[in-house]
Amino acid sequence: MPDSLLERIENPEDLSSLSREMLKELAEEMRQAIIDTVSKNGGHLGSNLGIVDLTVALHAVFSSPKDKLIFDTSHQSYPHKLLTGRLKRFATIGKKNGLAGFCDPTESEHDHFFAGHAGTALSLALGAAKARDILQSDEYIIPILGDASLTCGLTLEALNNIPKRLKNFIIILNDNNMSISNSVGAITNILSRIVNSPRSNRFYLEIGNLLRKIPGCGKTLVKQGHKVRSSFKNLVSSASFFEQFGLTYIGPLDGHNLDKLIDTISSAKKIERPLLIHVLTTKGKGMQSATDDPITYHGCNPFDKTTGQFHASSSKKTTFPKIFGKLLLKKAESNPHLVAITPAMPLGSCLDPFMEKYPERCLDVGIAEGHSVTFCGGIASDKRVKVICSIYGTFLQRAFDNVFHDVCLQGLSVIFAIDRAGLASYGPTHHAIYDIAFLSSMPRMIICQPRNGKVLKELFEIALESKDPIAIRYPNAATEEGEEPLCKREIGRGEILALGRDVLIIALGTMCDTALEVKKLLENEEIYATVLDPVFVKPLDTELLSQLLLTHNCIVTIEEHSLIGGLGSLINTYLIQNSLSGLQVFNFGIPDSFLSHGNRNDLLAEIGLDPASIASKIIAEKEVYATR
Ligand SMILES: Cc1ncc(C[n+]2csc(CCOP(=O)(O)OP(=O)(O)O)c2C)c(N)n1
Repeated sequence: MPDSLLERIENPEDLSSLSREMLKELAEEMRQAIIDTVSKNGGHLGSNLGIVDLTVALHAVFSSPKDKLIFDTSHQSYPHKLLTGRLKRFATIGKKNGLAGFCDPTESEHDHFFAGHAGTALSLALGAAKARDILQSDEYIIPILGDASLTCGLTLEALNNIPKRLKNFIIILNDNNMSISNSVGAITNILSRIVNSPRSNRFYLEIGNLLRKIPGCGKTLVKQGHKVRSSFKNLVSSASFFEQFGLTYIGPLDGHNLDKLIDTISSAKKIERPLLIHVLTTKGKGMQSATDDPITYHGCNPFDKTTGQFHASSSKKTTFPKIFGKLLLKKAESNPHLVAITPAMPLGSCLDPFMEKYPERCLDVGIAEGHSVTFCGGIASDKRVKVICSIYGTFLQRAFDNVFHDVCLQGLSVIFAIDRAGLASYGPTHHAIYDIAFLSSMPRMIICQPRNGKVLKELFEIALESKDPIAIRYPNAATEEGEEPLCKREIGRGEILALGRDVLIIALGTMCDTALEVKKLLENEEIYATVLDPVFVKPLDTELLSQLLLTHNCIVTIEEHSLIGGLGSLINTYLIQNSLSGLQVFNFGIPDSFLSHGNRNDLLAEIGLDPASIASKIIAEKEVYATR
């Protein structure tokens, strides 16, 4: 007999064998399992602790996987994983070859979609419901949205498209009043506004009447409704807001009262209209430090689970985002016309000091990447103001057309500070490895990448002067601040880091360090490499490149970006266009497949993007280029 209740749950059906009291005990065990694992592996903590009771209730009421629970973003799917047969592998979450930190349909039939980017659940759920109705099936579709996903344009577009007669469609709004940082904007205000108008009472009664009509369950709901009358009144603005979209609003429910959650959701199942159940949860519930500081414990590094204290960082070096954040603040202090915009990532991108000091000039627009870029375009239309769009590379993908239509085409000099460029431990949803491919296709766009903190500062100086849009991409990696004074850089100028003669290695950003290591390994075989940091991917330093091509007949490109459309492919195009045939070319980068999650160095080794693998390939082909 298993020791714990959690061990008894091999699939959600097993919940039916537990009493209500046992379900509550189970929820506590789940919290402990989450704290235990995240304290060792790192990962998303606060949202997962907050959604435990709600997840237990949903799995107790619905029949997954037939009924489809569709998590938005899915960083809060750990409790769902615990109840859907993944307990034994739970300790591996986030690790290479272990469970993913997000929903992953290859991992379980209970995960219906990959997710990692916010704002997709409602559209996906509406699509799944459409397919269901075409097939005349009757399962429930249950999109689970965080309050911050209502700041996504995509969610609002889906909300605008909910068919009035849609059945077996229940939106769960898990409202903890937080994004990663504080939730922002008018919708957040709607969710939390206190309204004391006669309309609010009328609305409450309407809901009461509606529930009373439900056979066998209406009375319970109405009784509960009375108890929450006052808080309901306070939240009625949100109720009427959702009503306008054709949804029947139920709530707000205490997201930690399991009995009420189960009773209400079970009853709500019988309402034959699209519903929204508004559930109030506390981020970090069950761990004091996580409730006290939900921002820090949203996604976190390993910590001591008894004290909540984080382990000291092994690296004393600063990071690219930290250097950028500091620099931005410094520039903002001397330039009152400098503005920065972030779509919901002020902390990760280290904008918090700027935001604190100049809240009017450093703005979080919510999870609204497209808007953030177009908004920057609008700001940059007045040339007296300099605007920085600080955005994670993976999320910039959501704003492709905004960059094209609202910035490049308009000839506006927005600076894109592309954070988290390269591989991400979270996996395929978060690898930022396509931005060179799509940005380089846009006329006017300048793209560069610093190999260290000093070059980052130098590039930022250039960016401030640029009349064209410019993207500076950098990873969340440790780096050196670098000694001042700064070098004056020129747009489109590369830099030779080491001179050799046989092989020309062109490496981007932190891959320059890899290239220098490759160079050493090649020397053991008496192969002498030149290392070129192009600094700019667009425009390329074709002058320097053509000079070096006179003396090297083996070209190697190394980048932490998709091989398709990356630096290597731009160099290859240059070689072909200039009829430079007869060269041996090696392109090292990210292959055309979805790379999973795990530690960056492990991922790099897996795809042969580590110094030893690169050097061995170049050495193996030595005979070919040596005889050319
Ligand atoms: C498109 C996109 N932008 C930004 C993020 C980063 N991000 C991950 S979780 C999160 C906050 C989500 O808030 P909410 O949906 O309310 O859930 P909570 O974490 O509060 O439970 C953000 C901004 C993302 N995953 N996707």
